[in-house]
Amino acid sequence: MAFGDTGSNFQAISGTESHSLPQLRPKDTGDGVPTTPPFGQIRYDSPRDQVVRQDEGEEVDQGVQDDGSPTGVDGQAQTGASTKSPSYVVDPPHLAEWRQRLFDLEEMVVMTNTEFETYFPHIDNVYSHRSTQRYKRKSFVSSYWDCRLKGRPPGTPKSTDPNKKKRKRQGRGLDLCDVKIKIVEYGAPSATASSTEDLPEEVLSVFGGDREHGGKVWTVQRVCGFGPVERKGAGIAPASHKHGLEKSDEIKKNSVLRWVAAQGKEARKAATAVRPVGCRATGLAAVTARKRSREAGLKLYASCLCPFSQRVWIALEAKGLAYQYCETDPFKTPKPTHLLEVSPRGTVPAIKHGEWPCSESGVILEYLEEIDSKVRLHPTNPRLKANCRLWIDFINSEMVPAFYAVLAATEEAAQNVAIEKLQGDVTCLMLAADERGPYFLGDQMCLVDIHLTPFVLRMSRILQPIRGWPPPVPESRWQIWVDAIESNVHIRNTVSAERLYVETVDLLVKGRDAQVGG
Ligand SMILES: N[C@@H](CCC(=O)N[C@@H](CS)C(=O)NCC(=O)O)C(=O)O
Repeated sequence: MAFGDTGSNFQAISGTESHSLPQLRPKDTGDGVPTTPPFGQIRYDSPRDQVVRQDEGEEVDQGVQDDGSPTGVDGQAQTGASTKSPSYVVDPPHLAEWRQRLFDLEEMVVMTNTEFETYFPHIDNVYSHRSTQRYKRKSFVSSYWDCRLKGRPPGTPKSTDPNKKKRKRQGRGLDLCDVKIKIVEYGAPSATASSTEDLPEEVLSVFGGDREHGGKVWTVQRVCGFGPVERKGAGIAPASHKHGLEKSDEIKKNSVLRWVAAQGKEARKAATAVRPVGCRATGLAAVTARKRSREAGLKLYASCLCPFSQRVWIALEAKGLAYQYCETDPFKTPKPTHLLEVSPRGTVPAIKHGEWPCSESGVILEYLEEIDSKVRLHPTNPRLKANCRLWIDFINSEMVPAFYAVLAATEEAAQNVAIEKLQGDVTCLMLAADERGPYFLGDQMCLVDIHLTPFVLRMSRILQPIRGWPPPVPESRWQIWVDAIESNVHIRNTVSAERLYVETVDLLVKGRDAQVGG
């Protein structure tokens, strides 16, 4: 099935009117700066030990790296605000431009706190921290940094600390690059600072009314020398880099890339961990499975790992029908006889209603809709219903294979292609959805939502950590939809604890081979 960019092969879901296009991109102020971070901010806590010394009214950071430059215990570059956990935005817009700007520093760059926290961790590999100065009666903190390609100052001793992580040191010549920078963090006025202290005009204009509310502004500039007194007026222009940004990137990864790599490693470790035999639901799904374990006329044969099983499970919960949940392992050899009796291909989900067996998630969902009209999951309007079926077909024929393609892609280039395809499909679906949502048809969950939900749940739990699938853009229509799914009580009742999904990813891949057209 071919889809145009606007998804216009399909009528709008109301069947009568078209919908305006939902935003999948972050808002842009027009000056290249996002007003909201683009992909959900990732926060993590890192211990930032600081050794502080009183020095003539100033406090100076004293952590020293084995190449002579100071660092926190985790190797993170330190700024004046180094005791605070940073927010990492993995893929902010205009990243390349911002990185180049903070590399070249042709002129002083004034940044809001959000901008600094967003972009500096993407460029901190270029610089290595040298010292920080805090002033008792001023509300700003200055830190001084060398270009990492400066080389090591003569006589820098190797660390003798036996607990210090030994890293491969690459010999570099001295004084390769003379760039030194100064970063100033202007905070809200402190109790001791005068509110009109000598702030540069550019800084005051960025603060605007914010300063009173605790906002921060940062300036980043190249300087000639270090220390409280710069060699102002010495007639020496601050040096520019003697190498390109690529060279710096070759030498060291920035904090965000290192963090992403560490996350991927963790997730891969979890994915290859030995899987407990006979998987059982965990978390809320386990509670529901226990609650529904009593004998009933309607039986659901399902696997807690299987996205197709989860579709039927969600529908049964949403409809409030009496049913018996029977955890069934479809990968067992030989396949359980009771499974083959209800599902000729031996796949889950399958149901038995009285003595009548049925398999295939899509078919079962339609059947449940026919036998229960109390909680409707299909609209009654025949055209709207047909439209929903078209989108269900789109999910099964385009999105589900695209999901598995991302899962199967181990090489970065293949991952990018597969992610782009799936993102395109998401956009297509969102363009067809009710404009306000939160669900596909509006405020009620329907079968279109149910068909995709298990895969949406696995995007954040599996694809995001192991394949770099991006989280939704905050406030986008997609984010609204994902939030509704994650907080729906009937859906939540079928969801196991997060680690179960990534730990059993090999079974999910195996399951792909069995699913034909969803
Ligand atoms: N088209 C089927 C797909 C079901 C499916 O692929 N189930 C997998 C588990 S996720 C399975 O039972 N696989 C058994 C096997 O590979 O033998 C549906 O929608 O129900």
